[in-house]
Amino acid sequence: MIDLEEMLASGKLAEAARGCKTQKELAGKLGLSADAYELRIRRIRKRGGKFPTLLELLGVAPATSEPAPVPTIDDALADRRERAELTRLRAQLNEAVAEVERLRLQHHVATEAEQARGSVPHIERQQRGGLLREAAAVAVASDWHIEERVDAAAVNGVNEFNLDIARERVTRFFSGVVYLIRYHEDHFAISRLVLALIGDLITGYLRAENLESNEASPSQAIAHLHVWISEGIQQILAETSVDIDAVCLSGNHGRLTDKVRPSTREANSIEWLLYVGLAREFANEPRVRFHLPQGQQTYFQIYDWTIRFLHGDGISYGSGVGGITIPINKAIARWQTVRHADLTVMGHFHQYHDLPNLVVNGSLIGYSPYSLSFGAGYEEPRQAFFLIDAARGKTMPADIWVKQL
Ligand SMILES: [Mn+2]
Repeated sequence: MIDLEEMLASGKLAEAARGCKTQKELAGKLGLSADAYELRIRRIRKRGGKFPTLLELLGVAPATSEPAPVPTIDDALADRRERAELTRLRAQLNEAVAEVERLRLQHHVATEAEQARGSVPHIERQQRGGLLREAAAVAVASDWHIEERVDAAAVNGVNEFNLDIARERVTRFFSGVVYLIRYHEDHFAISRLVLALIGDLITGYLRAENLESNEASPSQAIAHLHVWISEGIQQILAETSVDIDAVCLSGNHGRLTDKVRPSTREANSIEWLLYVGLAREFANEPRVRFHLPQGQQTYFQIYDWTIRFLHGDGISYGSGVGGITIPINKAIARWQTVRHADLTVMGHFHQYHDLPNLVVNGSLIGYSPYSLSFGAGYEEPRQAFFLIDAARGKTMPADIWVKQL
């Protein structure tokens, strides 16, 4: 009588199973019928014993394994703690990566700003104490439009302008700068002048009508200006003791293109040519430095104050209530997010304004059909002058009246 359990324990059953494809075949090898084999296995299993199937005997399927241990509450708690820890670490890692990204960006911006700051012209304070307080003078030259003709009849007789009158007014401008520097020298030690040449010194051929009405071509106008400004700078050097920093910017009228092209504004401005010529002329004069235009705005540090110079044509004037200061202040708020300045100095609008953080220049051409076109009130032709007090900032705003009474 075959003892299946004994055969299983001794390994003989597994040996017999080798090569068998069915349980019946195995039963046959053992000299049993399929039913007899099945009956014996059931008996063994009924007693609680284990007995492998044919596949298990052949090793294809694993012998019935121990059931997976049921996780204890401690296991579950540990598991949960582990997962929480993972989640926390992942969040920390994400935070750290974001932080690195932010710092890299900050570093990049700071480096760029620092590089830009390196190129900003700077007037340093030279003396402390003493009877006179140190100050730098700023004279703003813009919107001269020297070759444009204004017929008195076109502006109800309040103004008249032509090349001869332009010459007179430019002379009065430079004499006015000398006068105001000397005037303030009783109370301030003034050794520096910032001469802000901020555009629209010529009218050019911006509008078709300029072809007929201008008294000189743009090239001729530039040639006149070169002589006039050069003589004016010589006069300041001769009649005062200041060193001059000329901050140069192009206006919208000096352009050679149909429309302003922001990225090539200077390259396409004939005023740029004027500034380059003047810079060359004074290259060997140690008292004069020219700061040629780099873009639409030039930042200049005077003592502790940063001044933003620009022509101003980028600002759209909606002829709204409140005049030009509302759109200008909106624009200043935008520029402040890019780079801070304590004072903004611009021209373009032919209307003199002096505010704590803003100086808008008047014009040399005076009241013209252009002023009429955007509803400007009448104002005498004038240019802006002020001091930067080394201890207190902008002070002593003054008009340089350029029209012969
Ligand atoms: Mn302009």
